[in-house]
Formats: sequence, C-alpha cells, structure tokens
Amino acid sequence: MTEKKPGWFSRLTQGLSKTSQQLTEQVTSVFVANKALDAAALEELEDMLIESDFGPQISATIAAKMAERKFADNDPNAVKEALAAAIADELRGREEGFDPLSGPKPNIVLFVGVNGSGKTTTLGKIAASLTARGAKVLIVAGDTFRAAAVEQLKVWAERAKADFMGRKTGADAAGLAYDACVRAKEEGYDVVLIDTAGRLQNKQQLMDELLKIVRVIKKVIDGAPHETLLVLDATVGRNALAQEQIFGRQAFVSGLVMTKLDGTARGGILVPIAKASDAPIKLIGVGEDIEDLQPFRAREFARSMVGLEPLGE
Ligand SMILES: Nc1nc2c(ncn2[C@@H]2O[C@H](COP(=O)(O)OP(=O)(O)OP(=O)(O)O)[C@@H](O)[C@H]2O)c(=O)[nH]1
Ligand SMILES: [Mg+2]
Repeated sequence: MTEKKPGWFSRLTQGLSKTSQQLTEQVTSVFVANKALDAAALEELEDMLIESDFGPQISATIAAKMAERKFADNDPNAVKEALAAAIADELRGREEGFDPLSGPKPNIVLFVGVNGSGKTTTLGKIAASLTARGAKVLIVAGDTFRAAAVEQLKVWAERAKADFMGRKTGADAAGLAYDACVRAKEEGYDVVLIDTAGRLQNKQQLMDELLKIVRVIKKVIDGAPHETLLVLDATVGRNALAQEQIFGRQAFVSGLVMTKLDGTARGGILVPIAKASDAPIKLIGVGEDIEDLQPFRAREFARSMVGLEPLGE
C-alpha cells in the first residue's frame, strides 16, 4: 500500500473531482473577481467550504488564512495553491501509512464500521494488493449475520487469490476469529483480514460483539489485532463524523479508512473527521476498483481536492 503506481494521482484527482469542482470553480471566481478580498468574498468562501462539509470551525480558520493573502489579478492557480496549503495545514499529523507486511506476523487486521460503509470492499482491495506482493493472506468472514456477506467476501477472496474462512449464518463471529488466528499461527500466514458485521440487533450489541472479537484475538496472539480499521463512508457527510465518535469512544480503533470520496461533492468531511479522531487516516477510497484504494497523504489529498497537480518529490 506504500508504492506509488503510475496514474495514481490522476485516479485520486478523478475520484475527488466532484468535490474539487464544487470547491475551486466557485472559489477562484470569488477571488479573481475580488482582488481586494472584501468581507463578502470571504464569507462566500466560508460558505463554499461549509457546503463541501469542512464544518464551521475549519471553514472559518481556512477563510481567515486566505484573508491574509494577496493574490495577483486573475491568478486562479495561486488561489488554489493557497487553499491547498491551508487544507493541508488542517491535516498536519493526521496521516499514517498502512502496511501489515511490515508488522509482526501473522498480522491481524480487523475491519469495523456501520453497514454499507465499505468494509468488505476495502478488505478485498487490501487482500488483492497484499497477495500481489506475494503475501500469504487469510480472509475471515466475521460478518456471520448475513448470508450474502459471506458470499460477497468469498468472491473477493477468489479474486485476490487469498484463502478464506467462513461459517454458517448466525455462527459465533468471535469463535471464528479465534480459530482463524490459531490457524494463521500454525500455517504461517502473513496477514489475517477479518471482516465484521455492520449491523446487529442494535448498536450496543454490535459494540459488544466487536469487543468480544478483540478479546479473543488477544488470547491467541499478544498485541493483536495489530490494526483495527474503522471504515467510514464520505457520502453520508456529518453522519460519518458521528460514527467516528461512537466507534472511537470504544477506544479500539487504530486507523481510519474514508471510502466513496468519488461519490460526493462534500469530500471536505474528511478534514473535521481527521481533526476529531484520535486515530490517523490511513487509506482513502476513490472508486470501486482495486487501484482506487490509496494511502492517505495529506498534502497530495489537499492538492487534488482543489484540482492541482502533485508536487514533484
Ligand atoms: N464509489 C465507491 N464505492 C465504494 C467505495 N468503497 C465501497 N464502495 C461500494 O459501497 C457499497 C458497500 O460496500 P461494502 O463493502 O459492501 O460495505 P460493508 O461495510 O461491507 O457493508 P455491510 O456488509 O452491509 O456492513 C458497495 O457497492 C461497494 O462497491 C468507494 O471508494 N467508492
Ligand atoms: Mg460487508
């Protein structure tokens, strides 16, 4: 997940195009038309940021930073550069790499999040990228609540050429996770990817089940799970922020994955979530293909969000 492939940035830019179009077309017109950045222009900028779901506080901070700048007449690129820098500032320290192959072996990765957020798809994409690097990967269908969930994951396992472990609908997910960890130790797996249910009878039951899964994993492997990724859907906007708080309060989340950034003009939501969360953002999803899951890099993200090219490294 750390390598940069060709076309990488263009996929990111393409994925974020709904947000960047909304944000920059209007923003640059405000600034270019108003050389002297008056109060009305700044207010308009703040409104645009709020519309893109940056939230009131961050929008005000970014607008205030932009107010300090003077832009040459008709230079939309300078405006974009300044905006990207202001967004990246807000994300400072909130990015972290994700590479289960660099950690202890077997590396146990747990996927949590509400139903439909993209857990299973994200797991599948990660599995494919790991097997492509030669890793021995075990996929575990810890969502024993829905029969269709097991089938969906099986398809991903086949596509990724990873091994698969599942049980009948209604089976105990923690028991399955336990057995999977024992098998992974015995059979020398590099990585175990454990899917979980997004919905049970109620929220408390969901949390209790996740905590139980974490507890049994720890019984088999010290220090595991090595990663617990909370998967959040960007298209639900402020709801994703609320979900981060609910899962984050349980204090077992080690990293965030923000999916479906391609499906929304409100991709700014990533910024308040990154600021509010104790866990860093590790990966972002900008489409349904395997290549559309990308490591989160704050500066790159900020630039592509305003439609700028990457900086040469
Ligand atoms: N456009 C887009 N679609 C995505 C992305 N990630 C996931 N999806 C789609 O979102 C839908 C739900 O994804 P799942 O992976 O099934 O979600 P889940 O969290 O496992 O859902 P449950 O199993 O119901 O809890 C699927 O149709 C995915 O293809 C993304 O980054 N971009
Ligand atoms: Mg699922």
